[in-house]
Formats: sequence, C-alpha cells, structure tokens
Amino acid sequence: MKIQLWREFLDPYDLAVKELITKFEHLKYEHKARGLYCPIEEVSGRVKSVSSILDKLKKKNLELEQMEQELDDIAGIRIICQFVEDIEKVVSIIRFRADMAVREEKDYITNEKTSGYRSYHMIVDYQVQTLNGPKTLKVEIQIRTMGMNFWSTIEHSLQYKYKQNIPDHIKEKLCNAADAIVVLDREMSEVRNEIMDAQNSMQIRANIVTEILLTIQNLYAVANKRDVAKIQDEFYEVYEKDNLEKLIRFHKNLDIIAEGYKAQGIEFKVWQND
Ligand code: 0O2
Repeated sequence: MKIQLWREFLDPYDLAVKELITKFEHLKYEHKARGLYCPIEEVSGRVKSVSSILDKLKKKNLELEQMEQELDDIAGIRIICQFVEDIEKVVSIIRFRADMAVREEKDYITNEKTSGYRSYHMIVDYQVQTLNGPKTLKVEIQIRTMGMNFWSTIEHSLQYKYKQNIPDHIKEKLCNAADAIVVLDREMSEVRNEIMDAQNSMQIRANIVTEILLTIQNLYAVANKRDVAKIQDEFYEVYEKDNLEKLIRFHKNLDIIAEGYKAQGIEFKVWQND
C-alpha cells in the first residue's frame, strides 16, 4: 500500500482515538466538578503503527485487505484506574454509552494470561464522521490498574527486545513481579475507602477554594472594595488553618453575602448539590 493510502486508511482511526480521549477526559472532568470519585485515573490512546500492523498481519497469516475486518486494535484506548474495583465501574460506563457498541469483552483479570498479563479489554464499534460520510470502526479499549499497566509496559518492552523469546530466567522474574502486582492491587483495595476519602477531601477543598476566589472576584466588581478586601483577608486566614469544615462554613457565609449582589461563583456550583 502506498504511504498516501495508509494515511487515508488510518486517518479515521486517528480521529476516533482523539474523540474518545476527549470524551473520557470529559468524564473525568464531570466527576471532579461534581466532587465525585472518578474511576478513571488516566486516559491515553494511539493508532497502531504501520510496522506493528504489518507484524500482526504476518503473525496471524492475514492479507492486507483483511486488516480492517480482522484487527481489533488499530485504534487503541487505554484507561488506567487506581483500584481493581474501578475497572468494573469503567466497564459499566462503557456498556451503557450510546456512542459506542460493545462487540466483545476479554477479561484477562479473571483469566490471567500465561505471561502474567492482566487487563480488561473491550472491543467497541465507534462511528466517526469523515469527508466520505460516517465510518464505523473497531476500537480496543484496555482497562487496567496502575500496577497492571506498570507490569505490562515493562513486559512489552522486553517482548520487543527479545522478539517474543524472553529468556526463562527473565520470564520467571516477570511471573514473580506479576504475582506481586496482584498482591499490591489487593492491598490497595483494602485501604481504598481511606484513599478515596482523602482524595475526595482534597478535591472538595480545591473546588471550594476555586469557587470562593471566583465569588470574591465577582464581588470586587459590584461591592465596596474595602469590604471585599476584608473578606479576602478573612479567606486567607481560614485557608491557612487548613480545616475543611471552617472553609465550608466560610464559603456558605460568603455565598449569602454574594447572593445579595448576585455575585456567586457559579462555575463550580454543581459539586455541592450531588
Ligand atoms: P501492541 O504492540 O500493544 O499493539 P487475538 O486475535 O484475540 O487472538 P490479539 O488481537 O493480540 O489476539 O488480542 P489480545 O491477546 O487481546 O491482545 C491485544 C493487545 O493486548 C496486545 O496488542 C497488547 O497490547 C496487549 N497484550 C495482550 N497480551 C499481552 C501480554 O502478554 N503482554 C503485554 N505486555 N501485552 C499484552 P499487540 O498487537 O500484541 O501489541
């Protein structure tokens, strides 16, 4: 295939990856803006390189014409979660979305690969709009914990280095490391509530501070400047105490003052109500 044709062929996959990254990033944003714990920690994506496509076709004994039909991971999205429990949440989110249809799911967490590889894969149909009209493509979404991702990234590099023939003594070490990751994920799950509480408090604090600053900024435009400067000094005092309860109380009082001027910081309002 000529370079230009490869480009034409891969462009819609590139668009799909970009769109999906944006959509999953937006899900993260929505969770954070509402002060909700987000099961997605990180999202990335890539279009498979031409050489990697050719290698896979060769490995699977396939012709070029079969790649669209037979290769599931020309477009790939990777979602990293903090905890194993989050993976099921992300899977549910994807199953219920109207803009992607699940074709297949591969649970390499319950059914770990012999290599030690653990990850949850979903193959979805996703539609993009191109100059030639709508095009539905297959996208592989890999969902895994940070620990699983660490292991598979290292193992993938070794597979590349040793051309799939990793020496036995390294394989053994990788198997031990895979077992250690299982233990690590389990231990982290046991303190999940503690960690989530801490992270939620941090997020709530950050949202409140942003909202307070926005309100103060709005008040500057409509209220007596000296009064607003006093409020700002009070805010710094409360802020330095590093006490969430006090910050929440300050925020509520500020809201009452701002209401009189219709000067509330509305941008981050949603988190309080849910
Ligand atoms: P790359 O370089 O990441 O793109 P199948 O048709 O189902 O028999 P397929 O299509 O390889 O086989 O599906 P599978 O087994 O679900 O693997 C899809 C992708 O998962 C792989 O793509 C890897 O990214 C990842 N993966 C699967 N097994 C392993 C493993 O043992 N170690 C690591 N590190 N990753 C794995 P590619 O094209 O193989 O690689």
